[in-house]
Amino acid sequence: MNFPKVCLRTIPHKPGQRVLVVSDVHGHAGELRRILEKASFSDDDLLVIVGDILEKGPDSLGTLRYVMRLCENGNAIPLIGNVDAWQITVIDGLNEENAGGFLEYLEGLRRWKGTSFYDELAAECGYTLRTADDILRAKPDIQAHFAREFDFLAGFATVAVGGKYVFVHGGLREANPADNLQCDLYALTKYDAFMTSTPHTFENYVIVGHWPVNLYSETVQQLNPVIDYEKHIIAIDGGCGIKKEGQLNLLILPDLACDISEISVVTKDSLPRIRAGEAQTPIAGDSIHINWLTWKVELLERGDEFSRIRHLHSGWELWVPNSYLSDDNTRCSDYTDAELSVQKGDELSLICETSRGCIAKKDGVVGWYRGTYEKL
Ligand SMILES: [Mn+2]
Repeated sequence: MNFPKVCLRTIPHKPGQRVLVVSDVHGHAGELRRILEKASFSDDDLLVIVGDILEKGPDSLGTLRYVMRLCENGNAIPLIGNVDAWQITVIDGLNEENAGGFLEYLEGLRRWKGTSFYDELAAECGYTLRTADDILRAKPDIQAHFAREFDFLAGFATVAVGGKYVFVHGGLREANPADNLQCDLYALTKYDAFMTSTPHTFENYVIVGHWPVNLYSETVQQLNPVIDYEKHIIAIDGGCGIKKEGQLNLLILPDLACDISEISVVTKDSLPRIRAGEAQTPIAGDSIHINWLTWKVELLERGDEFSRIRHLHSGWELWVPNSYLSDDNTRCSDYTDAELSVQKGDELSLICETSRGCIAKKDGVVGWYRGTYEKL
């Protein structure tokens, strides 16, 4: 079994060659295909995949095979993500002691997403996994049958440099890309909140995934790429499949020598679309975004559709739809009370319908829309 090692890959700069950048596809092969179509991806382009193609989605194996085909075609460069690397290691390390815990992990994913990478691998080898024993019986067949796929994954680079850009799933620990070769694989692939945590200012822009961008704001819920113009970082993980309002983000660089101002963005989600029947001007004032980092709340009053809560992190008291609360009413996640600025005829992604209006997403920004709408 080959395991991923920390390595740096240089991408040759071809003047005029478009470079498309995506991250955190997490088993969403269909979404990846559709966003590439939307960007008119062709054999002349280069696609950089900034890690975490597996797990937390409906089709990890299909995504892996799709990325393999793109690489055989010669116009894709995949980087390893922490989840990708962990799969190789954990599957190889399955034994009688840990198979029970792994089954619980699979059951969690089945409840959340209906499947898991290991379930998909096992199914193709003819196994249905009900017990820890089933997991262990399937392992040798899985490792033999998918030797090519595992080798392919293990060969992914950790850091890629090309032209004026650097690519890595989590983030760089050292300012100079080459100095990161001394680092642990997970230090580079699982660097949480890299944009706010790193002490460095980078010479070239570092493009990262891993940390859903909506976690960077406590006031606005938005899923578009976030740029730090001082530290020189672009974070692009739109939380596709992880968050109900999530999206896949794709950067388009005219080439690797381009200026940051020349980069354009294509986004894709699978939410239903609506057309606004009236304009809406947001009420002036502060808004809050209760995200996964600050999700602890206290229930003050339970209603049929909405509940009044106190957000422990901010001390704010507000009404939220019951569907945003955990079963035990102690957590609220990805909720915002912000209002969208909407023109009549705008197309929005629909997230949650209530009797007081809907929560929708316009151009990557989430908020309330109180007006009438038609479903498209
Ligand atoms: Mn990750």
